[in-house]
Amino acid sequence: MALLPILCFPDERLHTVAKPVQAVDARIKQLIADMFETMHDSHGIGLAATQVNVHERLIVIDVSEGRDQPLVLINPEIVWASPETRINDEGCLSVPGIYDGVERHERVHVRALDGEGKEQLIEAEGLLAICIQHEMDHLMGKVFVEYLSPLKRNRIKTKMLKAQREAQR
Ligand code: K1U
Ligand code: ZN
Repeated sequence: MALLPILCFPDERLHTVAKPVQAVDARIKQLIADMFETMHDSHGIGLAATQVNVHERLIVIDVSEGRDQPLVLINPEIVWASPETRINDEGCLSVPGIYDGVERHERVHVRALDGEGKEQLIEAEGLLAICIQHEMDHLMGKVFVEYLSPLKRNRIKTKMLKAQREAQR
């Protein structure tokens, strides 16, 4: 297994729209294993392939306390979303250290393939529903800071660029 580098905002590659996974083959299974290792190493609860510069519709998630309930979503589609929404604080491994409120559907039903290529229907609420919506945005090239005001987003961009410059020194 391998740790993969995570793209950081405002990297333009985070705005790439992912293409469907064509086959759940050995390459995709290796990518899933590497993404779980990368997500756990970064103490995240989710990771989209976009964030590791692979532009295919693949997400890994584990919102469990014991970090022992892995979920793989390949070619996910939201088939139902509750009319009720709620604003929750979100973070992102591609925007380290930034947390802010984003409005999301409280519950969603998602159809996707699992890590073996088998179709699954996930009925999600709470943190899982939030995480799925956040990760599916990544696959569409959207980062959560795009929900914030232009003023906040620009401040975050400046802060990230400064941190990246300092890390290179
Ligand atoms: O996509 C990512 O960058 C992963 C992201 C997922 C996420 C967290 C919180 C709300 C929505 C989506 C993270 O894992 S950020 C890590 C983090 O700060 C966190 C960890 C556990 C619970 C809540 C946040
Ligand atoms: Zn994110």
